[in-house]
Amino acid sequence: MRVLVLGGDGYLGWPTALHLSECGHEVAVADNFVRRQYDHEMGVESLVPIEPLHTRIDVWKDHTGHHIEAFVVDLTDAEATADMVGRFRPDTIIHFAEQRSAPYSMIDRRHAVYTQYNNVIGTLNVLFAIQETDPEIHLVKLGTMGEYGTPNIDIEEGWLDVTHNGRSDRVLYPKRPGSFYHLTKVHDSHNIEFACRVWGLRATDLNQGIVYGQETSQTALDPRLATRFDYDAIFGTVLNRFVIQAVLREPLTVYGSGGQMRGIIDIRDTVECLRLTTEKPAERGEYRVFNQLTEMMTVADIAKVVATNYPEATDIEYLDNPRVEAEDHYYNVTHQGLFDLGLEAHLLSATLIDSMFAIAERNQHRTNRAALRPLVDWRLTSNPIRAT
Ligand code: NAD
Ligand code: USQ
Repeated sequence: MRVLVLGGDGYLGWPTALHLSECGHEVAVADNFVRRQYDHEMGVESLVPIEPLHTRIDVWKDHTGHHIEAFVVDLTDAEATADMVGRFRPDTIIHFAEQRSAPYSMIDRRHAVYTQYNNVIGTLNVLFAIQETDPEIHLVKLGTMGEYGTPNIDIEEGWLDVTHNGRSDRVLYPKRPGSFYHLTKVHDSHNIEFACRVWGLRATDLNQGIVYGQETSQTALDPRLATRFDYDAIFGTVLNRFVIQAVLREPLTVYGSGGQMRGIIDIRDTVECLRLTTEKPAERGEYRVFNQLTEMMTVADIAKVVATNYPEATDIEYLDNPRVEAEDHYYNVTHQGLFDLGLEAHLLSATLIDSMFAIAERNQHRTNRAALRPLVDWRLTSNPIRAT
């Protein structure tokens, strides 16, 4: 298949492109490199050095003989987006290309507006490009488990059967997201479902949990193929952050009581989920939703797993929660769809955590310790962002 990976220079987009390329697909990646600019804005960089996109592509070709085409495109540019889709003529578009940090979106008005514009308009432009180029193209869109929030009922895969006053219907699952970023994913979901209903597009919305890990079999082939590893309080995700905190002998920063339950997934399973959904597309007119996670854990339990596995003494610090979120709540998520497609999960293991410790130890000299502390308070409309 011809697969266009939007956000192909990012943490998940790059390893997904390599996985699909190795599996025999003709892959192109597109990115506007804005993720690299956020690092400059924040005064931090990926824990693991990352090469420019064109170097990565050349190294992949040298190792495997597989060519990956590159487009430098900003998805908020409708003409450039449509032109790219028209030129590459993909069977599948995998859309990772959004501003993906909740704290970044909560810094202040400017960052909230930027995040909503970038994500919602970018996705709209992709929908129009598909409809105008070829409505057969399957859109695989990265959503997030955070769209649902933490409702006091079971979380279904995107849809809910409701009976109200004696009548029944199947409705989009009600959403209660926890940041301006997570809200963009809800807006996207509605726009995508509408395009499937009205234009007959085919789409799969992947409500993914928090990803951990940094290596796949393809990125491990050569250090120049590495994907990024974010550890700072704005872009670092919880398990990845706890690993580097342990290595630096810094306390693991649990926000609040740590009772927040979240879905998590190994990066190796993320790339496989993308292959499975690409190769088994939604039907024309179908808006298909999968909850993309393999396990559920509380933040406090994640901290305990990391602390227990690290051979040196590790402290856990319970900070006043800078976010507004439930810390003691019901959480039960249906996540069968991807297993039905054939996913075989890598569950969180000591071996995986040890390999992450090794990566963090090799690169610990690159860290900015001040950037580990949370800086963005959900209750404020203007937060100072520089860690140093
Ligand atoms: P990332 O920031 O590393 O990658 C996103 C890429 O998209 C970056 O390279 C960025 O430059 C690019 N991009 C952003 N806006 C763009 C635009 N307007 N035009 C072109 N390119 C643009 O993020 P990631 O961690 O790889 O996440 C990828 C997707 O998966 C995101 O949509 C995110 O919301 C979703 N997701 C991530 C996680 C996680 O734990 N990392 C969990 C659930 C869902
Ligand atoms: N947390 C801590 N300590 C930390 C960092 C985070 O206790 O040092 C807590 C947060 O308060 C939150 C949980 O850990 O309760 C998860 O935080 P996170 O920063 O790891 O994840 P989140 O902000 O939800 O965002 C990440 C990705 C985002 C994706 C989302 C999936 O950045 O792109 O959409 O995970 S999900 O969480 O399922 O919505």
